[in-house]
Amino acid sequence: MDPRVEKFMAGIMARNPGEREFHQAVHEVAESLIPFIEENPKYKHAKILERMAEPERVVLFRVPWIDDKGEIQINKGYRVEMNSAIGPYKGGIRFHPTVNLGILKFLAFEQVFKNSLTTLPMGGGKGGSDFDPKGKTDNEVMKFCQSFMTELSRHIGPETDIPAGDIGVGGREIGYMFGQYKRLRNEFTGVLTGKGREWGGSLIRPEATGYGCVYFAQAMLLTRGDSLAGKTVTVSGSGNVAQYATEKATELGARILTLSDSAGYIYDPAGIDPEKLKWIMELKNIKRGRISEYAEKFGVEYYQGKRPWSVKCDIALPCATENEISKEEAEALVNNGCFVVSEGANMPSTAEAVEVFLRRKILYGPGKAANAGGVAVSGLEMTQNAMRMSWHREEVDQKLQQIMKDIHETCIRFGRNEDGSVNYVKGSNIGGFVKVADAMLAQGAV
Ligand code: NDP
Ligand code: 2IT
Repeated sequence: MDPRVEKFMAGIMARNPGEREFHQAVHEVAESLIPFIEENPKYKHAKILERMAEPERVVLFRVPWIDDKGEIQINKGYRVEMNSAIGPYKGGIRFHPTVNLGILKFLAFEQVFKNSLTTLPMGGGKGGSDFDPKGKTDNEVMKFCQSFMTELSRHIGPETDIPAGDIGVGGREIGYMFGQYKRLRNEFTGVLTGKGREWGGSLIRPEATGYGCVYFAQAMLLTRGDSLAGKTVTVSGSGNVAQYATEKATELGARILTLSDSAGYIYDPAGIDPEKLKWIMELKNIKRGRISEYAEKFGVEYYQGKRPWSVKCDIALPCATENEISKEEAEALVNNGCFVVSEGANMPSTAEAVEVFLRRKILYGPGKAANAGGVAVSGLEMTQNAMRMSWHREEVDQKLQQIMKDIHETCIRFGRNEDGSVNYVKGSNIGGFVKVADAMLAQGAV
């Protein structure tokens, strides 16, 4: 390891003990940025990276709620307001039993770079709770969301901090939280994104992360004069991002072989066509069932407790969660001929897996670039709310496609290797950093 990175990381680990995912996210960025900062000493003297690794504010609170049996339940609530140099804090809310401060700090840190890459004026934040929506009734989810928002509402606002969805937070949860915010403040504002389209939501926001991840894969393929047509694709997850990545990749001529959830994956060699996908959307979004039911319904194999990375494919789209591709799985993917990885999830590849992708020079698009389409359309939702109007589907999709192309260009500008290949990790880290760093320089030691 570069001794300068080692020294920087020793400081990060001492200040943030036990926050493994946060260390991982900062380390990956530091490896790209520390050499860049050495060449640009203005950032070094102002300790920009050191400041970026310290949240501007963290709010931690109790979320009491009453379940259907009348029993009091207690969860933890968090909002990490990481950086507001280029705009109000912006980023999703995650409801999942694994949520802790370290995970939210990693997500908020990544969000700062991602939001900067979109070119829209958004700072970075992330929030959530260890609440598990699985197995809860709609009424219990509503009770929880109302209690969560009762405290969160003191800290957010359309000019301050604008949350959205993430794992476990979709249209239903955004609706309950928006309703409670509106009731408490007596204000109808664009305080959350991912709203229903009848009440201020943007068309294409539900699709945006998955579509954007596929558009990014398309842009990477184009650098080799290639396209998605005829390619085989493995996808992990079966939630919001996985569903729309499947939809767009299929539309562009690829064959989707797998989907998964936390219990296992299904392998459908014939491909998950639009009709099967429609069935999955109903299963996951309305009935809230398990992906194993797909195997029963369509007579394909289900691999319990396994992840889909041993399946031979051209393209992998990890769309479930962090650290879902190990070093061994990365090697298996590449050895089986996979030459494109576009990350719909945040930090789905372990540090060792990233190392494999970079060493083997495949087209590897890290999450902060490849999944930025979601927050980009959130930014477009904020613009539409501020203008009190809404754009057509085609208009939003055009803007999304352009933003993904621009992010890809930025990655090339900052990440081109001497041999002509592109290191998208370096490109997205430096490309996301510069705008935030220059804003921080201009604003002084705040
Ligand atoms: P959803 O809640 O809609 O779906 C999550 C999916 O991932 C489910 O299939 C879930 O399975 C699976 N999953 C979640 N946690 C785990 C785990 N620990 N192990 C294995 N599988 C797991 O979330 P999204 O689709 O919104 O989010 C997926 C990823 O995309 C996350 O990394 C998120 O941060 C990222 N992302 C999301 C954006 C958005 O706009 N929604 C924007 C950018 C990134 P199960 O049902 O069994 O839990
Ligand atoms: O990780 C992410 O970028 C998101 N969950 C979406 C954030 C947003 O504000 O739309």
